Amino acid sequence: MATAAPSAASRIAVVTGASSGIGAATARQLATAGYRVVLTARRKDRIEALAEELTKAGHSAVAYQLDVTDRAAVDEFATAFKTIGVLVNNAGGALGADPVATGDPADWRTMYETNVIGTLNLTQALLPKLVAGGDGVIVVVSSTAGHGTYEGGGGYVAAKHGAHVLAETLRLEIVGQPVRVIEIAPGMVKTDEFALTRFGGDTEKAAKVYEGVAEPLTADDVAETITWAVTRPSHVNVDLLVLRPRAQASNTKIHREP
Ligand code: 8X3
Repeated sequence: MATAAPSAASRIAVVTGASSGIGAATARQLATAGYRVVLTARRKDRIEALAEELTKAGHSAVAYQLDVTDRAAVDEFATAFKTIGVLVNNAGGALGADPVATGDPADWRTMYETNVIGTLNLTQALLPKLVAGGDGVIVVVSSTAGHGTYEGGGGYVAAKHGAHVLAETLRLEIVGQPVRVIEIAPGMVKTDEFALTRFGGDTEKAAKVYEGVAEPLTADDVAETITWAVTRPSHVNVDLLVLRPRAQASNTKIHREP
């Protein structure tokens, strides 16, 4: 018989990149599931507003301004906790869609910093707290870009492959410790900011990404999946879950209505 799912009550869930999109939706859903949510992001006003909204709704949520690429700040943040239950490494994103031949090395570096080093920083700083809690979960929100490439994917695909490898390697290395490592790899998700950030605020280019796609995934679709994986019984590790909209058969095979 399966062990009962661990009680979320009073367990702390740290979510990075919680100011918008998948991160904000995940913070909402984990709070609703009973976790004490710690929202982190660079944009303080946004996470404070969300923490206030969740608190008013009767949930437990606090905001902590954090740049995941700033290791000293991450280490300082970690001192606030004796134990935590869940770490959702969601902060990241794409910059540009240039071919390898002409892509900006600065964009590549930034994407590696946020998607890989950011995840590494939080994971290293909080792993002892997850182990100390006796029943921890680390979620790496990677991407289908971590499992196959596409033209113009360049630096983003390289960075998300890095995030995937971090999750796979960590799972091997900490086996036997009471911490699960879960990778969630979403495909096309329509959020307010992902494509806009990628194209430097160019709304036309951003809109083209989703053009004709009947129903791209939403941030809530992904947040529900993360919350489902996290709330499985402690002995059930969802190693890797790839989710895409029905209209997207692969990174490059997308059905668009005329
Ligand atoms: C987002 C998926 O297709 O833009 O992580 O790389 S894609």
